[in-house]
Amino acid sequence: MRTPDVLTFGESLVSLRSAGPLATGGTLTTHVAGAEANVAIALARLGHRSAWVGRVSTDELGEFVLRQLRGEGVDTGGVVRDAERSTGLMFLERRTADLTRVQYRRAGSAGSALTVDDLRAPLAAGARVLHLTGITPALSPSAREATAWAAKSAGIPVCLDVNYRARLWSRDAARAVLAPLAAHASIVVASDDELDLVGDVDTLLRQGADAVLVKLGAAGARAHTRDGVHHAGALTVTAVDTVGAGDAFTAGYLSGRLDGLDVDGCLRRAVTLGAFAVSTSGDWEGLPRRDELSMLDNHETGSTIR
Ligand code: KDG
Repeated sequence: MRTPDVLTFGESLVSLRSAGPLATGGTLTTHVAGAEANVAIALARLGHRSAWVGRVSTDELGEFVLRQLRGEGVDTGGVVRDAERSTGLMFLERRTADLTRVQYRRAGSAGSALTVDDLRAPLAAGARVLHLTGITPALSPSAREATAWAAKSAGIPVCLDVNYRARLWSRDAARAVLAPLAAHASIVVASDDELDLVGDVDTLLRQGADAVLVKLGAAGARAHTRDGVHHAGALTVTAVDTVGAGDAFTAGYLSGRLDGLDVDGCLRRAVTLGAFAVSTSGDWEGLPRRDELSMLDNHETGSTIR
């Protein structure tokens, strides 16, 4: 496979989704999840070359993860099969129409055992951008070391999505690790309630970031650059599932950047992918192919394309 446009690494999970309260049982559907895998899939759907690196088990669950990623066109050549550990699980419980609850079964998982050595060859092979998230360093000391090493030694632009996960670590613990990581990033992505974990916008720009992207949910997003602040409103859609929306947003921005769009164009693509993610079910299943990118422009709610 040729050098990827975007290389990313982290933990891919098997996500088990319930349509109702877990405590009352019922049917679970099986999906692949993981913030970095979501970004890799989103980019591949748009025709970019993306590669995902991480550890998965040698059993059927690891096989499922790899088949899904490969089926979506993601390069998995750097993946390590770990015979001693399980692929992490995540339960996504649709508790009410407005509230989804997450439970992880990922402590000691294959994905959490990621090491610096797992990343050496993929990084040496090169890419145009390295994408990482604040989830990976929360998984284990070795994953934390690998993330810090990759951010420092990448030699290519780094995109960091803060992706704070309260079920994995405290805000203070996250801040102590993520603020130094952000100092290596060209693109920093955060929700407005995550920004303080990596510092303030001015400091990030002074440290070398080209863009600090702040996700504002239904209010769209802002991009802070050295030239000023850019804003894009969210597309009007019906939200059915917000899980994965941030990953879609990040992938949209990266896609725009790979295509050479200006900041406004990148932001527009970011909110477009976010809109696809929230108005379809699944972390990534409803994301657009390139020929579908303008599908939500000027559409009316409930309309049919004939
Ligand atoms: O952004 C969606 C992710 O949260 C989900 O796919 C699982 O990566 C994940 C995590 O650690 O929460």
